[in-house]
Amino acid sequence: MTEIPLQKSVFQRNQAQADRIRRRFAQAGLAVVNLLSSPGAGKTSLLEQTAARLAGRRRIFVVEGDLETERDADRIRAAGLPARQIQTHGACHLDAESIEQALTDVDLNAYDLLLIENIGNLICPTGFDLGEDVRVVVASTTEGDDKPHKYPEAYHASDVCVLNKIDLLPYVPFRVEAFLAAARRANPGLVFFQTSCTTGEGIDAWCEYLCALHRSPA
Ligand SMILES: Nc1nc2c(ncn2[C@@H]2O[C@H](COP(=O)(O)OP(=O)(O)OP(=O)(O)O)[C@@H](O)[C@H]2O)c(=O)[nH]1
Ligand SMILES: [Mg+2]
Repeated sequence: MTEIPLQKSVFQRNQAQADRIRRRFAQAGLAVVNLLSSPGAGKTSLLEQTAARLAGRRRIFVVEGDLETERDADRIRAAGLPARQIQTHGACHLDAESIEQALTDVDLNAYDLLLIENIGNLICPTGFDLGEDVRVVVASTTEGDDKPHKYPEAYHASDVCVLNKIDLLPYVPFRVEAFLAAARRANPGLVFFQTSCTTGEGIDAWCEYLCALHRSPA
């Protein structure tokens, strides 16, 4: 019983910080996307593909979240985008405060799009607003098509669902229609993309969606 007020205050504190950085993002006219998935679904690969496609079309900054290592930020920088790595050293999600700190010395006016890769898990990140405009859940065909049934909040709390690794469909027992139906059941308003980061299939449609995102300066 005593845990309830404590948990509520953690969420309330995060919400106040998220509202504050959302105003900063709005003043800079920056559109913000928060990517969630289980470990290894392909978030960084999707960002690498996005970097290759949108170079010169949008000014993009990336924030990477992991428990340990700078590996994902290094991959993004190698793909040509500026990136900041947050290492949480055990915490299972990013919060608005960590995003604000990571961006302290970044000139937000110099960018159109901020892409945030959250920690790889489908549970903890769902409760934490990072000041984003759009939340994206990335699923992959190697995870099984039942995941929206088992982790409905990740789908319910997202605006977009990217089904990645579709190149592996001939080799894995994954029913796309069953997956889509389960995801729609969790959230009928989801926008879907199907992608392969190895063949490039579907990446253009995803990038066009990102290009169309914009936040008018407040
Ligand atoms: N076949 C196939 N492999 C993929 C695809 N996308 C990513 N991978 C592979 O999946 C593995 C994990 O990809 P990452 O991009 O590191 O996944 P992630 O979600 O960023 O992982 P974490 O940050 O650790 O949660 C890598 O070996 C990728 O090469 C895809 O579309 N098809
Ligand atoms: Mg990654």
